[in-house]
Amino acid sequence: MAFKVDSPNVSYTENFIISDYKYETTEILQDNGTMRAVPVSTQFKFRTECKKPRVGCMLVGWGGNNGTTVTAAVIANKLGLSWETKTGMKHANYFGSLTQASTICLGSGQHGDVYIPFKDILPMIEPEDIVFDGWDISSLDLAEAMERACVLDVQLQKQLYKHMEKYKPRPSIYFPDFIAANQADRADNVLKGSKQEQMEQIRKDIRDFRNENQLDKVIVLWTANTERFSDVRSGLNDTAANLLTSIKEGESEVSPSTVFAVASILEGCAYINGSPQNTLVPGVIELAAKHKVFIGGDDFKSGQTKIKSVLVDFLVSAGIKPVSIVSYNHLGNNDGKNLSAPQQFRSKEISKSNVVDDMVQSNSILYEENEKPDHCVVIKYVPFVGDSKRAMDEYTSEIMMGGHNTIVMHNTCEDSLLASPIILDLVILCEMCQRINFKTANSDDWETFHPVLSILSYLCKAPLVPSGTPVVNALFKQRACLENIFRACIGLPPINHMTLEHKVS
Ligand code: NAI
Ligand code: DG6
Repeated sequence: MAFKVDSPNVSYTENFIISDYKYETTEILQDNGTMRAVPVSTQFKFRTECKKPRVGCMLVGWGGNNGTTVTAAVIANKLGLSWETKTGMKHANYFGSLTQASTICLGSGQHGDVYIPFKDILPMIEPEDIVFDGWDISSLDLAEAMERACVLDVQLQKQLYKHMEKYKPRPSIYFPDFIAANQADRADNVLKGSKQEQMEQIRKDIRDFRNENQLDKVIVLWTANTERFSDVRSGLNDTAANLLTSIKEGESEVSPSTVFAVASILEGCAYINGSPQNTLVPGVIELAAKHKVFIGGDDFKSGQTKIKSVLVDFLVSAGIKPVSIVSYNHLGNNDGKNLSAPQQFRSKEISKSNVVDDMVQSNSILYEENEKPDHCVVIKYVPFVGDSKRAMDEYTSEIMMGGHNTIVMHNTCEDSLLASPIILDLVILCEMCQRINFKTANSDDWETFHPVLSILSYLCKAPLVPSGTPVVNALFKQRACLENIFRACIGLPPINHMTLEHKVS
């Protein structure tokens, strides 16, 4: 059921929802060992464009497990497909997608809380309206690539085959040094020429795709192999100008993913990094700011890490002290094969390791300054299990009076079926944010969010945030951030769970 906000602070015009919003925070002033907590209120005016644009999404790594699975899932939903398995009939859905399969509490009615689909809080685009395209260093069409991925049930694959075989990934940038050597045998669809020429080709691909499909906007998302980290050096990629010069001069340390990010930004397209490598070097961030283009990342937060960012938050906020976290997983898909190489594993290890820092730092009763739990991450490649990743975690905590509490968890899941809904959410939320503008008392012009779109943190293992701003990993804080910013756009206060109306006599 559609809703309208009934408030003097909110107006609906033909094209916009406009809300006057009082943003309430608490500023802490510390002086000579004393603290003062000062309530601060800032007036915002939000303006949200209602017309849903025609959006294209270009996936780098389109022929991979995630790329084929997300494309297939959208087609299956569009066609309303069903298929029989040994456990009964299954129907296409978007389970695991925050926007498509979760709800938001809008407020309280006569019969209690009223929940609406998350996607209805603002006028978001639908997954089925997204036009997909992309690149891959492997030339298989999407039907063959879907078969190779071994993710979807065979009966479903058979129904999808004729729809998927129409899609063929565009040739991509392949610098073998950045991904594992074991990927070389699938690299038969690669661009030639200098770094600059390859970047120009990617820019042309984006323009062609946009024009051929009459798109209002394109969002580019990296779901290709995890690369090794690149060096960040003065003169190489530390500023936008140096990065552009480095590409022109064919500097070997500029990675394919960074070239993609630069090409997207120069085409005015948002760029999202679904893998852990440091694509979004300072030069990319500066370029995005200069061109007023959103960038987001890093690394989809799908399974083991999502649970970690809930469980550790729960433990620490319950006054229990995690002292050791050991996270092991094995998987047998091509991602696992690529991660079996040390440098690519290292990128993933970094992104998986810093995910509890904010929770640990929030509790100085449990942890001294700079104290952290032991945190070990292991990934093993076991081809037999394919896309079905098995993750085992052991959390040991100190409880009262020197006691210990050990929680052990086993988690089996199809990795790409967890990542695909996240890809959709990233595109849908990023696009939604492109239609939100705001003004404060100090600004005459409508502004946009910071080009580093940290609102996407909920979906990322290692959230990229604007320089000098705090990284939040705790999952429910990340969700509350999204939900409450969207509520502000329609002039509604944050959900505060006080329910005072039920607590007074
Ligand atoms: P995949 O290996 O099946 O797919 C990656 C695709 O990228 C392959 O088809 C490969 O040929 C292609 N590729 C490699 N370098 C390329 C380049 N320079 N340009 C274009 N294509 C290129 O891997 P999968 O499972 O789809 O995962 C993709 C990425 O997402 C990986 O980096 C993975 O670490 C990351 N990720 C996956 C999660 C999951 O749950 N599945 C969660 C978090 C991150
Ligand atoms: C092995 O860890 C492979 C990885 O690509 C992960 O599957 C992916 O990063 C998801 O990790 P997590 O920690 O969110 O389950």
